[in-house]
Amino acid sequence: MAEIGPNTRLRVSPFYEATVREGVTGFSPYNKMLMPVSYGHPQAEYERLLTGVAQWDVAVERQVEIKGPNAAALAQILSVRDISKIEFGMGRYVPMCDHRGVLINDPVLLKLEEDRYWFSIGDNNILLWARAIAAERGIEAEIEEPDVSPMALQGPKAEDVVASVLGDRVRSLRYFGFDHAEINGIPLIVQRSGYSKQGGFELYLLDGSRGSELWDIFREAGQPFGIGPGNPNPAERIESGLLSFGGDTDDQTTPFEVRLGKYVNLDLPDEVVGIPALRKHHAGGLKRHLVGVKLEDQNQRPGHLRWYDVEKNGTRVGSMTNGVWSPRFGKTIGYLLVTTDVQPGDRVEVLREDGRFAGTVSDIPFY
Ligand code: THG
Repeated sequence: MAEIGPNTRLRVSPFYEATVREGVTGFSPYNKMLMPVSYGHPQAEYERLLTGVAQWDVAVERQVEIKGPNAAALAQILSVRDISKIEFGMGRYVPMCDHRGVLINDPVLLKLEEDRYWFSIGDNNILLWARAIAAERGIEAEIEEPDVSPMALQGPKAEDVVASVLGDRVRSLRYFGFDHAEINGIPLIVQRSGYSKQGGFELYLLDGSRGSELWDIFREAGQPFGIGPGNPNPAERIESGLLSFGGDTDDQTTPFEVRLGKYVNLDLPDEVVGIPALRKHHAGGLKRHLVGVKLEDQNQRPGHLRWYDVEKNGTRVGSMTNGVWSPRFGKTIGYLLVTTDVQPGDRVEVLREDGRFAGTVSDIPFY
């Protein structure tokens, strides 16, 4: 049997041993690490997330730290959303674009101090990007990837579990609000956040040598609440309308096309990478957009391996980016990145390797 495993170029999560003990059955490479993507019980993993609490190794969400007197200026140059009003101890969902106005990441930006920010990034080499932009603009700043590894607790009972370990003060955190914490001498940042719409927290481990300990503390505390392992859940995230950068986007995708326009401030100065191009895209009008689709196909199939062509009235209109069996709807649902004439209610056909599948376009989110 061939295997993919950690090596010196495919870095090990501090929670790796813990996830192996939990019975992880699949990984996906992400930010030169491995992200658990299955524990072999998709139905139970989904149920836990919607009704209880799930524990996720999301250490692949690396932090790019920007530090020094120019940190705020550089962080703004890298973000197409106005970050000037973020308070200490708060985060914001902040799209990043290249000079063409094409989305290159959708991080959560955390403001730690006046002179210190973290971009909590999705899958792309933002460390390289941030250093290159800083150097080319002659901006001096410390730009590093610190030893910080998020673990998520997601689901309606996550708050009770986190409060039972870190105290009731976590209950008063606002969405994306965060604070320092410590348990058994393990340094953490705790934030109300996470890649689901079921509520929850992320615990940013600040000492990579203590991943198993941290995992077990929350695993133990979660027993009365039925905690179990999971991972960013494709069914829940599509039902809820969350974007997967790189999964639902290609090398042409602007934030406007994928419903992130409300996080773009076109009146930011021209020096912000992507803003001049985004103004042009905005003036030119939207040509593609992301919409939902429900397929007639009643068979539960594994997730997409690639994008599939989509036709409306026999003409190709774009692609189906991701699709998944939805327990909520009892059908395959997914996203289409298609021309803007394709609207909710329209009938389309998706050309998969196993056949043509008819479906109906719907709004995002699905419920
Ligand atoms: N956790 C952390 N960082 C991350 C991710 C994460 N960085 C990369 C990747 N995941 C980014 N993706 C998202 C996408 C959406 C949200 C969080 C991370 C999110 N969105 C809310 C929504 O869309 O409703 C709120 C957005 C808002 O309006 O501010 O929470 O999982 N640390």
